[in-house]
Amino acid sequence: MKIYENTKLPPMRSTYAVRIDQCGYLPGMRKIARIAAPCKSMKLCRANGTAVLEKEAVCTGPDELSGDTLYAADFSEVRESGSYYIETDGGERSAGFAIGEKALDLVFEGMMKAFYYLRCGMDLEPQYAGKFTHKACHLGKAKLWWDHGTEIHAPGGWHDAGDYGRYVTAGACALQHLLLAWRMYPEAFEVTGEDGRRTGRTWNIPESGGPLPDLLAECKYELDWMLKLQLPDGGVSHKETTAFHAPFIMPEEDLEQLYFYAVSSMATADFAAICANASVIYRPFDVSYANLLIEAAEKSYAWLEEHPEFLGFQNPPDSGTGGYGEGGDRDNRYWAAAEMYAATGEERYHRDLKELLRERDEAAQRLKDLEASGQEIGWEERMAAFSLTDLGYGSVGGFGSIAYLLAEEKGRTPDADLKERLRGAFAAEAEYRSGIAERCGYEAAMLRHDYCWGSNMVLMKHGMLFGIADYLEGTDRYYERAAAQLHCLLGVNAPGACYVTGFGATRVENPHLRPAYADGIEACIPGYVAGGPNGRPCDHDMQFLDYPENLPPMKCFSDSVSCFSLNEITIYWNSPAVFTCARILAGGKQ
Ligand code: 9MR
Ligand code: ZN
Repeated sequence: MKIYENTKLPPMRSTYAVRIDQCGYLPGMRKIARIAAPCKSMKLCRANGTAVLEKEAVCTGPDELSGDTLYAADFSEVRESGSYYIETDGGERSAGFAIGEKALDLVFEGMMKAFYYLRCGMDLEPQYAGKFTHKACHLGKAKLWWDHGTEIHAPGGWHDAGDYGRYVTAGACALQHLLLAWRMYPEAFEVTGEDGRRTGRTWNIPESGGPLPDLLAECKYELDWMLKLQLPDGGVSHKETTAFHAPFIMPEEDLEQLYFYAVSSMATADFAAICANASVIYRPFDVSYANLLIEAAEKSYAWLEEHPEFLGFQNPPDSGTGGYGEGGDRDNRYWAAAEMYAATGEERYHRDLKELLRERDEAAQRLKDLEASGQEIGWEERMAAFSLTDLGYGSVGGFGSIAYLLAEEKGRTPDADLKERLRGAFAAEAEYRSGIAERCGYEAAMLRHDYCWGSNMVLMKHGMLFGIADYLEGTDRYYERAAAQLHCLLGVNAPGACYVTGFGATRVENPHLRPAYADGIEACIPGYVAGGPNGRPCDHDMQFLDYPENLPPMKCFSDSVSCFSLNEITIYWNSPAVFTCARILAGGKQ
């Protein structure tokens, strides 16, 4: 990894003006090169230089959020497997890329293996980790922040991100993306052997070949840790971290005191939700684990009932790890009620869900009135009118809706009108986002404000949305739209970057990720999704950046380890990319 000291980095810009998915395309996929340089035509060539196709390039005009004037050339008709590159009549080229059935397999498996590399509390051995080994870390007991006399031993789980903290709401969100991918696209987690037999896809983790498929084994590592954060009364600690972020050292060198921070109602609700969902998913493999999970979920749900008021989270004085504060918990409770209903079929959870929705609708009406009167609107007011389709760590209403819609597959009988409403909400949102993608030269379903801290999560949440809408309708209508979001992550974007470490020709190599820097290894640990372009980099990062005024938001990106608001990694930025990639691999019109 490189450290740029005393230099201010310009925005990243690939030397390849022809933007393609640097990992590649499945044979049947729509394939469009987006060219950020004037041209009239392009040639698709085999890696050895033989041209196989010549196509006209069509100007799609100036693109607002990238600031690029783009030309598009469609080469979908080429389906033959191989390594290719593109060259324009103006002499501009693309990076090399593959077409083939397996073109996306390595990046898919890499993005899942990335979770293994974030495991806390166990040795990463060469057999699984290759050269990216390290010793078990964060093994000490944690003190309760509010009662230093009480200690709890809670090793395990994934490091959240570039830092070594472990946070419940962030973990629950990442788990939900992964478990939804497993639930909706089981085919993506299988491979066809040379003898034509289907077997479980594996990416070489310690549990590979055991009773659980790799994805569920990886998720169990996080769930097992999360179970330890539940306190005897059912409340769940918001996070287990040291008081401040560690310097850039290896995780086993971080020996500072660990703490359980205060219980929050968001963490408790997300915990109940994810444990309930996991109980259903793990049941066919391990009944006693499934029972343990649902009992834990019930206990936390009971805590929620006893504590109907919002219990938010703010870092206490003299501490400074991630906050993950939220302005309300109604969406979290809605998700919990939906998963509890789906997992148990008990009508009381169904009633809770409908009551939460009724309150939400009232809040949405109040919000409308406030908007109409031009009054200032607070975070709390917005959160109370929570989105029914969002799929993020701070806005989990979409998880609740999808849980309710999938409950039927678990033998429940959700209300027909409510089902119709939620299905319609996903359909409308997908249609709206599809229109946004249509108008973007790079086909990203992104608005200006979506280019925020962690914008690649927003991009991948749109990939998820397109997948979910199709799943619910039983169509492939948005297959290519979902694929376009993935292409955007993997190279079809203004910097021309492949945002997944270790993949692509113009790749992100210097993420804000402690072990990747501290291990002294030149190559970066592969498979991580970097946060991505951010139209409003934080002040800390601006000291390392040399950006012209009014730089279009899609261009606000530099591959610098110093810039955490651009180039950090997190579990919940990888997880929606895994989901979107699973949707693509599970197949559509091919
Ligand atoms: O992902 C979070 C991002 O959306 C916020 O804008 C940012 C500032 O509050 O915090 C991010 O979360 C960080 C978390 O607090 C600690 N671990 C690293 C996360 C990614 O930067
Ligand atoms: Zn650790």
